Amino acid sequence: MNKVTNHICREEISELTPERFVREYQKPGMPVVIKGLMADCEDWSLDYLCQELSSQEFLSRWYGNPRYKLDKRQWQNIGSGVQTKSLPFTTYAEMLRNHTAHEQDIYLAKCSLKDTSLEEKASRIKIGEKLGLEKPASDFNMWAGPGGHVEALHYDTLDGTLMQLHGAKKLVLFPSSQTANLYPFPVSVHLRHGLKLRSWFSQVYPEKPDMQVFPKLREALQYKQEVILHQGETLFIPAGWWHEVTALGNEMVCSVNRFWGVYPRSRALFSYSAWRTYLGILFAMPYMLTQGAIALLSRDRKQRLAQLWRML
Ligand SMILES: O=C(O)CCC(=O)C(=O)O
Repeated sequence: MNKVTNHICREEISELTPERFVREYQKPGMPVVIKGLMADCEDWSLDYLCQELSSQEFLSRWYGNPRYKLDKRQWQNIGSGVQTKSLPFTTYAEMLRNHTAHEQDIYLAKCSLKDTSLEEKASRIKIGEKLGLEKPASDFNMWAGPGGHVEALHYDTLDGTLMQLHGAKKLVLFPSSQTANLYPFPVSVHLRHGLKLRSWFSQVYPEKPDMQVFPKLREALQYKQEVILHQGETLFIPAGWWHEVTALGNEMVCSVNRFWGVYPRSRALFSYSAWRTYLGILFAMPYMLTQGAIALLSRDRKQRLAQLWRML
């Protein structure tokens, strides 16, 4: 395994060339916080988002607060598998202002900015060019919601950049070598739950560790890294790195991420985490196809198919 420092480095973009970023962070798959990338960028406050997005519709995830009081082994869904509702941005903004979004833990997760005025604003930051990231693997996605919201501990199979555009987030990270010690939901979970529950999420609360139930977590905690991502900072999250993301404060917090093809390819090819995800997706197929067939035969076919589609 590559060197894992016990803290995440911070680099000023004025001192970081694309060549050095690729050599020191992308190739070995090491996270880093980059400062100064968004020096000329607007503050993506709630008023600014309302002005730019007005009544454009976004899919909100209704996580519900009781989830975090439960033992995660009782979870029936997570990620895009939770209840979702398409809302005009202004309606969601009102839910943030009157705290309904806080009370019911309603979050705009991974909302594509394609065909919005903010797509052009995000691309103006030229993050790919400045860091030498050559292969975008997604649109720019907005992650916005109430302070206090937690995106549960999970990993992705692509490299990611998370740009903090309003407020701050706390990230708890673990390297991919700790996968077994973080008790991911077993891959077989997909046979029963399709993609509603996901094997790339962990069953542990890293900040409320239950050593009796999850004794190997003790080992993982030795590799735990924590970082506060302040407004204007960007975090590079290499594929396979576990991360739990908490929106800080009480106001709206907004970030934009983008996924990138993993370079070098060998880092993806020889990744245990990536292969267990692909196997999980394969295991989810019978459930998803059965649900698709049931949806086709039902009266509210369109709605049910759309719901399944959103889970992918
Ligand atoms: O910002 C968040 O809430 C989650 C972001 C995330 O999971 C990611 O960028 O991979």
